[in-house]
Amino acid sequence: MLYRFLYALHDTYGVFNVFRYITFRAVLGMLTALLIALVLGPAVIRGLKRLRVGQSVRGDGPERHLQKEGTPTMGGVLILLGVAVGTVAWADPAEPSVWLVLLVTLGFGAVGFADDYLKVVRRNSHGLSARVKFWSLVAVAAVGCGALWAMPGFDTRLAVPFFKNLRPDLGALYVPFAVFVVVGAGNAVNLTDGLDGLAIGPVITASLTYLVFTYAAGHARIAEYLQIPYVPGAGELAVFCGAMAGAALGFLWYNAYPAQVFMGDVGSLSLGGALGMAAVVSKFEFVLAVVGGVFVLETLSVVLQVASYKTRRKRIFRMAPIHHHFELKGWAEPKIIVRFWIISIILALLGLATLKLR
Ligand code: 57M
Repeated sequence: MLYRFLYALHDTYGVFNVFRYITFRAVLGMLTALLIALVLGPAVIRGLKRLRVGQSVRGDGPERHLQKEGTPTMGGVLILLGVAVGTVAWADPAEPSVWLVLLVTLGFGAVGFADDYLKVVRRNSHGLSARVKFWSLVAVAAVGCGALWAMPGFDTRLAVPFFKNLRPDLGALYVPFAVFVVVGAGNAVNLTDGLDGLAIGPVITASLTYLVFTYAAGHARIAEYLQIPYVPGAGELAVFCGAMAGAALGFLWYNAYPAQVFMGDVGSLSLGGALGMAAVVSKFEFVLAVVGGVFVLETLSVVLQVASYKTRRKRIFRMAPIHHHFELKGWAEPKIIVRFWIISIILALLGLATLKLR
């Protein structure tokens, strides 16, 4: 909205023309969100402490987690504030997909908030029941993806990486597919969020990667050159992705080992949902499995562990999700975190490479 106001001044002062450029506004969105998270961080952490919003740690996890008991949680509200303000200030308010993505992000945040709130009130690690949580997320994602699908000219064909001419049309089935991507992403980030900075690092790399994807998809000439589907309006989501990267970076300042605050489900579910929505809008749905490979790996480790235990009564990992496995093997927490970050950067580069490999 601020963008509209400032850009309107370009007739009088030529310099304001710069606000027309998505790249410039994406950087402004990033800086705005980063500043909000950095500056308000200490006050939010103090507030959470005052309200006694402390983490209850399960006794059956790796032992060194017990000393994290009472760390303020629900720091995700800080991230959401940064993302919302950064996006509303610098994205074009006339672009409906921006509002839809923001709506789903805040909706997932609300579900996570309810879950965290119940855990805090009950002073244990049981929040919303798994069923209520899951169906609430599905409902929010279905509203967002359904509205997207109903938008005039929405393309229901899939874009398959490496095969530029393979574009299967899902028609109305696109909606359940998109809901699967968005809810899956939310849960995958949630599962990953079990060590200081472990989830937020890959969220930063994935947001920056989707900043590039959404920008390219929304730019007719770049899309044609790269032979990717052109999605009018998707470029404005680059501002959203920039704000997400900025807010996440600011949050990492306080979530870095040893963490002063955890993001809670309010943060992890909303960030995952946001990435899922960015992938759906920009038609980079499949590549999210590569760019968000760390989240996929963590989820896969749980699926395999549960399947193996149910069928063979044997575990594959010492404990799932896989970061617990490395903890129990004796790796220092920062080592696991930084190595997972390195993997996420490699995966982001691989994801970016798919732009040319078609
Ligand atoms: C969230 N939450 C963290 C914090 C964070 C199906 C099963 C695999 C589910 C899984 C699970 O519950 N995952 C969901 C994991 C928790 O963090 C809070 O939750 C928010 C994210 N949702 O923001 O508020 C703990 O993680 C640690 N933490 C940090 N730093 C951070 O920045 O150290 C979090 C953020 C915090 C803190 O200790 O308390 C969590 O792990 O609970 N369940 C599990 O992960 C459990 N695994 C398991 O049971 N494995 C089994 C089967 C089912 C696969 C097996 O391997 O046999 C483990 N988790 C815990 N204890 N805590 C095992 C036991």
